[in-house]
Amino acid sequence: MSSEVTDHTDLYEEFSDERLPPGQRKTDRFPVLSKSGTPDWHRDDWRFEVWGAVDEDLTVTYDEFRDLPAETQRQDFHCVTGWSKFDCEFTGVTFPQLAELVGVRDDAEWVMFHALDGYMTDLPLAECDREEVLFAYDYDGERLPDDHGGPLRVVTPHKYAYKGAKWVTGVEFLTEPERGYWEKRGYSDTANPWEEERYS
Ligand SMILES: Nc1nc2c(c(=O)[nH]1)N[C@H]1C(S)=C(S)[C@@H](COP(=O)(O)O)O[C@H]1N2
Ligand SMILES: [Mo]
Repeated sequence: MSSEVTDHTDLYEEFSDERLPPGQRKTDRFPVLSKSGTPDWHRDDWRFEVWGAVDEDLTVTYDEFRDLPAETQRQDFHCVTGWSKFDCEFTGVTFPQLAELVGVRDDAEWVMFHALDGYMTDLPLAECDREEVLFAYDYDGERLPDDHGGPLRVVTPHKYAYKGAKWVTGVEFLTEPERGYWEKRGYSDTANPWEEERYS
């Protein structure tokens, strides 16, 4: 594996002068936040699927996913409950890379992420189609721990972390907006940490 790291910790400059978003405090720990515990998964029957408004559906095994072109990025992590963790190193496949693999149709406008625990979260396609939106399988050079979403999770450093589905197994391209788990329960659809878009 290459030891090169792409630094995305200056991402905040797009939104603010401050790296730490308002109302957040910095932590060095990496707390675990899950709606309902850590689901089981088995390497042999785990599959990752892409479907919906795409040219070609995709189904890949864990090993096939790890063979896709990957990169390591340094990025910050902001939880809507008020903590931020700086300088996380995640390795995985970027959203644009995955989108290119399946060929996104012109009528695709929205994306729904599906996960093993039944969690879902949504974003407009334009907010996903960014280099720093990563399908991550390694964290700080090790396999992503199960509690943090292993074998595969999404990270969204430009959004509060509930936009990044842990245990992600499916990406659905939609022609119209739909709401995810927390978005249906009052969390913000847009979730920009520097605008403190916590609730809708
Ligand atoms: N599948 C799934 N993904 C999820 C969640 C969840 O409950 N299930 N919680 C979200 C929330 S609210 C946050 S803050 C982050 C927490 O990630 P962490 O446990 O690695 O800190 O995961 C997000 N992704
Ligand atoms: Mo969260």
